[in-house]
Amino acid sequence: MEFPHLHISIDQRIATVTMDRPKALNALNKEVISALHAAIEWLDAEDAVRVVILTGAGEKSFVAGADIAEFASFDAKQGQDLSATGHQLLFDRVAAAKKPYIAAINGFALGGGLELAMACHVRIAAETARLGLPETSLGLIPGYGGTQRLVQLVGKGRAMEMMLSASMIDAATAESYGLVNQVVSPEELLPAANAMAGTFMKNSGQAHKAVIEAVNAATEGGAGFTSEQALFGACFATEDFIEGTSAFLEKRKPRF
Ligand code: CO8
Repeated sequence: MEFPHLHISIDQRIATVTMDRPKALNALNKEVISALHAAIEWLDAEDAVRVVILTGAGEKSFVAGADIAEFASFDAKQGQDLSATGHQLLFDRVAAAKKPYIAAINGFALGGGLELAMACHVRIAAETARLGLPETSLGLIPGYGGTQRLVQLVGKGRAMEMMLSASMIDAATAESYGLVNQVVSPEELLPAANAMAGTFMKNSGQAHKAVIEAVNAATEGGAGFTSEQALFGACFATEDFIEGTSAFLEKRKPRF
């Protein structure tokens, strides 16, 4: 199967999905989100696949976020709709996949990129990876589940610090926070992800599906997710959003 901006290989029942949009450090625009949605649907139904590894092409970036140029001119309604559609097509969809998803974080995982990695079931990072939710530097909040999933993974205090500071953390810090399960050298990233997939595959695929469903029953879809979408949309009606996104596109620091 062919999907725009994605390369998919299947070996020993492990599928590796590589996101490849080099001109924007693999940033997620509507086309990539739709392609990932279609790929997840296909992989869920594909008996030849037991575990999925999601990674970014090249060594620089996993995903550098949602595509800022795509939404910079949106109003509040469009912002909220974009967030809701992204949740439905991609972030909630990967979290609810029938098979385990391992994010192999090969570089920047920022904003929507870290949110995508957090929607996966486990994460392995290259020691060169940098992770963060920089949305407040754009006058925004994380709008793809980050306010909820980051708190679940690292606890409220660390999540608050990461979101309020908009700072990136390195892979070793991410491991110490529990944000990633393992850190390896860049060359070892895909071998380590395949090795982890191999340990999963010794066990029942039916039971994997049930584990994912049971864990999600407690962690997915609560009021916080709905609140995040509304608050994310509201940010689009602010001067800070215009200043933050303009500053990024003009390659300067924002003045809030
Ligand atoms: N969107 C669009 N284009 C991007 C993005 C992005 N998120 N990130 C990088 N690019 C583009 C740059 O504009 C640049 O393009 P060009 O060559 O045409 O100028 C190219 O990729 C290379 O980037 P840089 O030159 O900036 O590379 P550097 O090595 O200097 O810096 C960084 C790398 C630090 C990753 C830098 O690119 C950066 O800060 N990127 C933005 C990171 C960010 O703020 N991400 C969060 C985006 S907002 C978000 O994800 C919201 C999620 C919720 C959304 C819900 C609905 C939309």
